[in-house]
Amino acid sequence: MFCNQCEQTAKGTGCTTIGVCGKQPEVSALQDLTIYALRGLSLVALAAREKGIIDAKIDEYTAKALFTTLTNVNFDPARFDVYVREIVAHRKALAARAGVDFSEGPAAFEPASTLDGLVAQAEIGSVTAGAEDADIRSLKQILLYGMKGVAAYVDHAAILGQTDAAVFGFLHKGLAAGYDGVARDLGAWIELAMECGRANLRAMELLDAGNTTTYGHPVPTQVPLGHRKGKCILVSGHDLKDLFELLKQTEGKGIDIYTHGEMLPTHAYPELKKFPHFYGHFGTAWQNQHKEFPAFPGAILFTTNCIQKPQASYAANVFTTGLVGWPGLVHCENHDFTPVINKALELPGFTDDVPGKTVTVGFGRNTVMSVAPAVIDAVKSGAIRHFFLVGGCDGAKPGRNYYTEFVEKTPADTVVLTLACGKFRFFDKDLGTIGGIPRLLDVGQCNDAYSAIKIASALAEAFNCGVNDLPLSLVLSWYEQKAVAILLTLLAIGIKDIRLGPSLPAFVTPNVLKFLVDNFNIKPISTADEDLKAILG
Ligand code: FSO
Ligand code: SF4
Repeated sequence: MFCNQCEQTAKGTGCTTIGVCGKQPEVSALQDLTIYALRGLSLVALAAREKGIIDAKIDEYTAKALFTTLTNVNFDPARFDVYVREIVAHRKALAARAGVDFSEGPAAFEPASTLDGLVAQAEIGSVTAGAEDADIRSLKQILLYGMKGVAAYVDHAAILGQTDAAVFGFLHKGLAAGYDGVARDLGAWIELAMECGRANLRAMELLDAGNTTTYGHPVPTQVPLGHRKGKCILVSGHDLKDLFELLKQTEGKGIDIYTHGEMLPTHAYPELKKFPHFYGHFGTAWQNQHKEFPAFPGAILFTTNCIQKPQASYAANVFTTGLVGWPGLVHCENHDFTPVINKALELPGFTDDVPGKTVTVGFGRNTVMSVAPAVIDAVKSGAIRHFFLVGGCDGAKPGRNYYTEFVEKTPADTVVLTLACGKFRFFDKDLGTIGGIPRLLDVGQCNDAYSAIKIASALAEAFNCGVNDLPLSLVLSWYEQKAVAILLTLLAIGIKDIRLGPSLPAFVTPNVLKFLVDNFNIKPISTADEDLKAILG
């Protein structure tokens, strides 16, 4: 196996025997083959588009199959066996409908009849397959990983009825690239990566529309970090619809619903917070599940990434749904959470009331813009000197304390916007307020990066300047491929001077890094003190 798609990749270069995430070589191979098969489907989908045929179901399926190869989503070989065969079946059906025929390459790929046979075929789909220029390979990987992030947002948005054929068109174009007969030099691959960033902006806009039209705009909401007596279910991942359906199915059953990790910001949505049994937040970020889940006395549901190998002490309590998979766990289909509910009723639940601290969530674009005049006045009067966006993924590797220290050391006349699971490094710190405006504003999940971009754009408009001219600095942390997509979006819309950590991606070559530094002044994080000094002068 060879996989280097995430930040915790072995030795900072690539996982070659088993994934640091727990991915087995067999699953790694099957994921590579899934991508290869998708490339074939996309070649056919592009040819069909030229004939005016767009199949919305196949488009949505493409995004699902790509999302399922993202880090910490699906570890179940049996599910990939199904994906590879379904992708090929879709390709053949679409090719027949469009009257197109490919005699070689991924669009002519025939899957082996057994799982072992598929694994043996997988080398053709490896990112290391074929001899090519290291910089081109680097850009191809940036594009592929960025597209996985786009696929995640597209899938979440499609579940809520928001789609755009142009974004699917881009996914097909990007997946077909390298096999479509178009000769591309470095510049052309860079342009495709930027196109990926623009497609991702649209995907995130669709998701924002899906979330806010279905569940309302987030409003500032206090969330208890403690617990109360009673049966309980813990929900992890990012999917709002899964949570909504679970809340409906548990109504009146005496079960409280708690969030873990990236589900924390969901407490702020009016249509979700209206359920009285949607109680609080338990634990911190995804990489702490091994430490935190043994202490949860109820059932646990994973709706999307990031799942880790369930430990024996709590594995029987863990359920998956949607695209998440772990071999041996019960998988809930079609939003039927009966097995999760039955498990929660069987388990003891919390036996006492421990309210604990609270944190405030709900500073999405609507809330922040509603106080824009006060924010603008505070900047003009000098009460707010600078904004920081400290966001991105959390992770297990050392070096991430930087983000805690950075936020702790931000001066009292600065405001910190945050999003994604990286916030758990500092989410419960009391940074106080400036003229009634909290100094720490939780914009939401990584899936809400669109909201942060809208806030920055609105500020730039109010001050009649560009986003790069605002007193705003981006200090980002990355782990998986949604972060790659967001980074490409920020670059595509011209954001400069981003600080990125805790380490730079293994799939970026020195030449590609030089291009990013020369054109976008992107830089690695150093120390909290040095970076704060450099930013604030
Ligand atoms: Fe974190 Fe995992 Fe949300 Fe990522 S839970 S690491 S950016 O999947 O998606 O922020
Ligand atoms: Fe390694 Fe990350 Fe790939 Fe898992 S997803 S195999 S940890 S590079």
